[in-house]
Amino acid sequence: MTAEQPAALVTGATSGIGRATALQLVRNGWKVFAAGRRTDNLENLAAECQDLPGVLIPVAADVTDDASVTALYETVEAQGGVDTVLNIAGGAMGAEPIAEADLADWEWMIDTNVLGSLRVIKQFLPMLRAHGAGTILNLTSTAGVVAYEGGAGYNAAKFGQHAMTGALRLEEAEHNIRVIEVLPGLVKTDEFALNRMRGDASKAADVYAGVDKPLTAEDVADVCAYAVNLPHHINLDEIVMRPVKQAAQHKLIRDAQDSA
Ligand code: 8X3
Repeated sequence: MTAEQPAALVTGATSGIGRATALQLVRNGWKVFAAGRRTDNLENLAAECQDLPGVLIPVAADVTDDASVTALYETVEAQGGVDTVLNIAGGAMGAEPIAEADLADWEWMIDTNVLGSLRVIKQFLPMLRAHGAGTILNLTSTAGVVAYEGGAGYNAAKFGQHAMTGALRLEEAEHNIRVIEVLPGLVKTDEFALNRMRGDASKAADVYAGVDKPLTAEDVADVCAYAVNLPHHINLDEIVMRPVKQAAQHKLIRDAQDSA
């Protein structure tokens, strides 16, 4: 591993925060392995990175599939390895109260957010330990520290990922691996709410209705990139970031004429 060009794996890089974070790191001169399921999106992202200081290598991968994560590891290792892993893949499915919870939604959320991160972390920990100054960034959510009505399944998944991140920080400090957690609140992306509302564009739009300036994927990407670009001895353990209009999970001000 050369110390000259930092190298990262970014999961969930096909859209939203993962895509924006991969792009930002390439702008910062990083070598980025951009992993996700939709190869067309990854190829488009690679094309967008052509003239930037860093380099982006698209890798088709599904964090819910053991064999796919192993194949991802082999691809990354064969092309020089990484010192930083950003677990951005994740998402929400459904907004029903517990009384009407769909177990398949919960399974999907736990598999994607918690076990997806776990698969990647387990696979890459030996590489990061061997590097000697590794970094893991887990993108969780404010939903990982505050429960809310209609959020239980997502809360359960993000609370789980939050807990895992805390334990990982304690366990890996001896190996000089810093573990960063970024916990965003309301972020308006093309897909997050649309997926959660099962493709219902009107319900997805309602999530952000009247909110002046929800966070954007780029806002979160800037913070993720800032955290991993800091000198390695500085660990921003937990970064909670929200739009000003969301003072807390229960206090979302919707006073704008048009939804942002
Ligand atoms: C998304 C934040 O407020 O929708 O991770 O739970 S929220």
